[in-house]
Amino acid sequence: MSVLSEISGAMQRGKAKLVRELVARGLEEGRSAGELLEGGLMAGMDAVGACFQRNEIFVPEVLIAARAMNAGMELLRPEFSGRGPQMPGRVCIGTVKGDLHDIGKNLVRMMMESKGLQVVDLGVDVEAETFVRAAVEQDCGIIACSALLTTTMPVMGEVVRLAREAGIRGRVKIMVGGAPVTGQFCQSIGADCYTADAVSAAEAAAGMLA
Ligand code: B1M
Repeated sequence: MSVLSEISGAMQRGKAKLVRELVARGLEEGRSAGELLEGGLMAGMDAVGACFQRNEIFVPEVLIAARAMNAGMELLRPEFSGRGPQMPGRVCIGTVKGDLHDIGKNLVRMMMESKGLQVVDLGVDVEAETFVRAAVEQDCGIIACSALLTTTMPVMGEVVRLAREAGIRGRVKIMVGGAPVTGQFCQSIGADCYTADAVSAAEAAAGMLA
């Protein structure tokens, strides 16, 4: 069995320590961080998501698998970080209020850092006001909001509204993303940019800050 299938399997079983060991082994074997992420960790999470959808597993199992995925991603983070030249400008990123899904947000942060962007990570369950305050206090050129639940997407509209009220819309771009978010939704709330995945989010952010 390849190390990629082993990572995916260990992740689905929520074995964080084993996932870390396997990711480290993959790197030692000369596999690229992208390959370990896509073929191992993300493949594992796709399988978990499918089982969750079919009610074959429940929230606790998904949570344990998510912790294992984040553990593996942490090990890959230095592999992605600081490859590009350091870019001017900062991004503040977070998962919006009411939403605890952080894997996609963490991936976006990692890909942005790999482009040399400075990222302020506000975490999960982030109030709209907190995004705007962070952008002002930490002088961020971009606010990046992630949402995985249809019920939490409206918080992104709140971020746009509060940013306008704070008078920072001229200098702060607002990016939105996450599985239920679409380009049409982005337009409807007056945000600046929607991307479907972490790599294109990082490319778009670098383009906007250049
Ligand atoms: Co939740 N969950 N979950 N969950 N969960 C989903 C999202 C769901 C689709 C599952 C399902 O029913 N099929 C469903 C949402 C349905 C909906 O709203 N339409 C759902 C639900 C219902 C729930 C609960 C309500 C379940 C419950 O309690 N009954 C609950 C809500 C908790 C809360 O947030 N308040 C809940 C809880 C959880 C866990 C805590 C157990 C866990 C999260 C743990 C964690 O993140 N640390 C979890 C997980 C893991 C999932 C699934 C299985 C996987 C999500 C994930 O990490 N995907 C998910 C089902 C699925 O997606 N198939 C599901 C991998 C990740 C890499 O993808 O985050 O989409 P994603 O990120 C992508 C892109 O979207 C994009 O880049 C990434 C790829 O490159 N992207 C951006 C993300 N953010 C971006 C920002 C950008 C640009 C791109 O710019 C700023």
